[in-house]
Amino acid sequence: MRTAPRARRPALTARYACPSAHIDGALGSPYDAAGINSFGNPVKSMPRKIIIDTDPGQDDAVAILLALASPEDFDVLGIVAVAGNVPLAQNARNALKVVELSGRTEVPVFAGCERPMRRHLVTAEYVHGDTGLDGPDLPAPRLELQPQHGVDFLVDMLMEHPPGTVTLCCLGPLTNIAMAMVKQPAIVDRIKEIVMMGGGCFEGGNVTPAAEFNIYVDPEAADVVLRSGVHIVMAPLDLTHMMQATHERLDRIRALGNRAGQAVFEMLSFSERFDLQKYGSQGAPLHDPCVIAYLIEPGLFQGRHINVTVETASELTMGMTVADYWGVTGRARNVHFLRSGDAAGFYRLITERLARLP
Ligand SMILES: [Ca+2]
Repeated sequence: MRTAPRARRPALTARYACPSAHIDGALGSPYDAAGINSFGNPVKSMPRKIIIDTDPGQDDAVAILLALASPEDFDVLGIVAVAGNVPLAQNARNALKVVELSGRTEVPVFAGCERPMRRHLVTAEYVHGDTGLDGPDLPAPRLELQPQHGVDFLVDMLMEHPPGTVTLCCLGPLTNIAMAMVKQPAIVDRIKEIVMMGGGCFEGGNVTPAAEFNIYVDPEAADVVLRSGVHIVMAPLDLTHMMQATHERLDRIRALGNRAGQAVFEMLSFSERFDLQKYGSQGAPLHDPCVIAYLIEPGLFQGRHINVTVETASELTMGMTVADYWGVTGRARNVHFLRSGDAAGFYRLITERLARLP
């Protein structure tokens, strides 16, 4: 794939010195810890700096659009593709298409790792279609990938920014993140937090009875990340299966009448056929946008701080997230595990934000 010179990024400015508004339970709140300034007015915090690591994927596309439609919440430093739903080159191409669809063409896109750390790549064309993004007829991208490898971009951004200021939003297998941690361990203490879609506990798995797809594709990478000590927020199947894209919800998105709304409607209408058959529910689950929605409106979600460890030895349960929900092991708590959420509020947020796009 052809590449382009890396987009110029604005130099670091004083705004990086602004104190973070996000303290413990108030992650993602648009207001500072008190929420009120000395004049009694609400204080809006600076947008959170994020890097989106992704394998788009219809649900990844919705997550990316949600982030790019929310400049008051996010300063998107870049988007990094990883092998997952389909092979890397196709995922990278899909990421470019989604960025063009959003109109935010200044956001740079990088390609990361071609394959998992130890395993052959397992893909999911049976869910997402041959392109990985079947449904809408999106034009071939005019944007080009940045020449830098996605793992190097992750390392550079984390080393360049002050510690605790960059959040990683992970929507696919964790290969790029783990590889970045292996390549430059100093990044671990600099990551503000990782918010990731993956895993499951009470819902079981979606690619095997035990494993969720993102973790199953690269369980060793997930293991590196889960043991890293970084604060992790996990959006597992237990949550995402509640976020059903019912026909009423999809119709409201189509009724926005803009290009993005129509494309999202067509994407989710395509990917639902597989899930509706599989689960027999009113609407297909919507996975990856939970990551972005959590950062915008954490009050929509409920969770518990627990230990999560991933299975990397047994072929029967490979990639299973062993979630110590009841605290029976004494293992250190490493994950804020989102077990449930407000589906109506989630779709309200997505629909409001998509309305802003072309
Ligand atoms: Ca994904």
